[in-house]
Amino acid sequence: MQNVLYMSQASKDAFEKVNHLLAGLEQGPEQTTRNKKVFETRLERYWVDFYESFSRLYGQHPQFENQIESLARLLAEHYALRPADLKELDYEREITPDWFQRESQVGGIYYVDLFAGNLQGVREHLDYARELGLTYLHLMPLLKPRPGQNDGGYAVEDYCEVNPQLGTMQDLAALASDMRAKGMSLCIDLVVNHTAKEHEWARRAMAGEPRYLDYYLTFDDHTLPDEYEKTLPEVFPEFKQGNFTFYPQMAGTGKWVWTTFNEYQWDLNYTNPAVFREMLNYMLFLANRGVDVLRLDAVPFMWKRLGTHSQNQPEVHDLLQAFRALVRVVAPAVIFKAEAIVPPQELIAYLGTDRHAGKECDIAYNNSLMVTGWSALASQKVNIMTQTLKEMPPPPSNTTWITYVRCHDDIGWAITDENAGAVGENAYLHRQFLNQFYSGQFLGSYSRGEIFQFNPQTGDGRMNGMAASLAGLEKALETGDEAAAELALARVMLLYSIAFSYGGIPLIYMGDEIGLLNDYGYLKNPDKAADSRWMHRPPMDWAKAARRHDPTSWEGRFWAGMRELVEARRRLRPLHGTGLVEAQWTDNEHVFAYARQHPSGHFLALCNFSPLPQSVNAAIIRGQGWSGELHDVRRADHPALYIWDNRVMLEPYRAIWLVREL
Ligand code: OTU
Repeated sequence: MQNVLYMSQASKDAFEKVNHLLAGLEQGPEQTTRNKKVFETRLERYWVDFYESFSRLYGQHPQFENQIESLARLLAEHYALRPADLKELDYEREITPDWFQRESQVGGIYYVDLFAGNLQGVREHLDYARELGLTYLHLMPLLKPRPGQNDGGYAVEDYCEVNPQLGTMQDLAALASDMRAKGMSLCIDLVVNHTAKEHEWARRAMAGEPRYLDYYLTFDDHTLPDEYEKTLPEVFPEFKQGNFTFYPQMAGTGKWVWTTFNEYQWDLNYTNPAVFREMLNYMLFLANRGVDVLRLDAVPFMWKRLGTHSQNQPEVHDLLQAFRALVRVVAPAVIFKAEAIVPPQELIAYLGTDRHAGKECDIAYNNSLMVTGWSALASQKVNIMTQTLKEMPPPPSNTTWITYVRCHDDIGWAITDENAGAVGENAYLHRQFLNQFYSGQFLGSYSRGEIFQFNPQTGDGRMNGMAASLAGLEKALETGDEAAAELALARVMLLYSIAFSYGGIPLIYMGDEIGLLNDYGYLKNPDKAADSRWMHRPPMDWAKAARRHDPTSWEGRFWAGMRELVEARRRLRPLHGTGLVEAQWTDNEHVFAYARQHPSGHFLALCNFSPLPQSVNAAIIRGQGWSGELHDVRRADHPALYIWDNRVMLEPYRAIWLVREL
């Protein structure tokens, strides 16, 4: 054992046992001497990470030792089956572990059916994604969902099959391979917190099989659920009340099942190590189909604890560490994306902090950046944004953010009392304002969003809508107001400029590259009508996309704006994920600033959140060691900044980027 500095005796003993077991296994295909050596080295390297967490979670479980053996077998099986080209990719990424942190990375989000009909269609449209400059595609849930309502695919019936309407596992593998050849990585959703109630485990639990009853969180009566409810929030209060559902037929006598989201999404019981193994099996299965990024859905909810809100429990972080360690043994090319829409202090833990440092997820959504960007846009004031982001801990150096403007979900106004209070604002009232503003009710609002999941008990609601509609394009085009449409474009580009340069993989949400508007067609579909998130999940409009090269069309203007950002980002090494970002106060309440420090150079952005020209004291730039002429690197010809009376002038909604190479 040379690759590990410290191991407890128990951990060593377990490792020896597993090695002994593996030595006795039949050799599978691909098990050349080199492959064997690689596997052994990785197992040794990741053993401590795994064992530490796994024993904390399950050390007291009667199946603990058996489960470890069974996990070891699982690893060996999947490793033997891992295709040779993916093994090559593993080696490559072990040497270039920063591959996903690079400034060249730009992501896109698409629904397979809405974008191109099916997986084959996506293969045919990869050139569009390449033309836009994407190096990473998040294809929305595509594993076999339950029939009928399925929460946009987040209720999975079979994790080893693709939704038959979209294609087959072979199609998925073929797409992944095409993408690899074009230098693009593939991200898909893995719903780890719950399965559809039609999943085989759930059916068997429903039928009363004890083994599968133990896969879910079930209760004979409402005593415990009532206790839990005292401290649980409701995620979808418009869809159903409470976090538990009663099934009178279940297991003969009737049972309550933990259902955080919809009634048909059953939360898994991770106190049972068999559930851990099953989910690992799915991870490795998908990894071997060529998936690069697993978006782990709803991770905060994976572990429940009485008397708490049952999110972000310490055990969740052990689960993620144990999963990651084992996935690294078989498929180190694969990274984890945490879908944790939680407050900043809680969020950072998903990227690995304290004892989990370097051992958890590789990327996570920077929800605070997204939310405060929309907040600043509506109020034309950057105080809450600057305050919130200044307070945010930096991502660990081997990780990075996902930076985005819109995604398939609603915008939850996650602005804390502390951050609002620190700048003299009231968080509750500000959230009310944002809902009024973006739903178009606020006097003078340009926005066309809709309030989602309004909770009369808390008075809080969230927001739906496409970026262009929220930013005013829908209303402007309807009223034929060219000037208003110009402003809408500028607003969307302002927010995207931040996503492209704050630090992280920027994601372009489907259709934002051509300014697609809200789509109200979902109202005619009974499986979708109740969920207004569908208003911002429009089918790709290929007729509009065909106008992307026409600079006089709105599609062309959005496309050109997005392309400009992609190209500018690619050239700027300080945007590599290992840089450190800091939000900065300026002397103008409308101007947001942030600086990035990286060994290759310094980067500074100044963003005007107002529809009027603004200025900031040039000291903010000079104070950081800049001298001589200053240039906006986003402008093709790099003209000198316009500085008058020692103030840098910014046009309405303009974001200036400055770079100083070291
Ligand atoms: C996720 O979102 C998905 O993104 C949603 O589309 C799903 O409906 C949901 O899970 C259930 O699978 O509450 O409002 O902190 O915020 O998991 C969306 C994480 C959600 C949660 C998140 C969830």
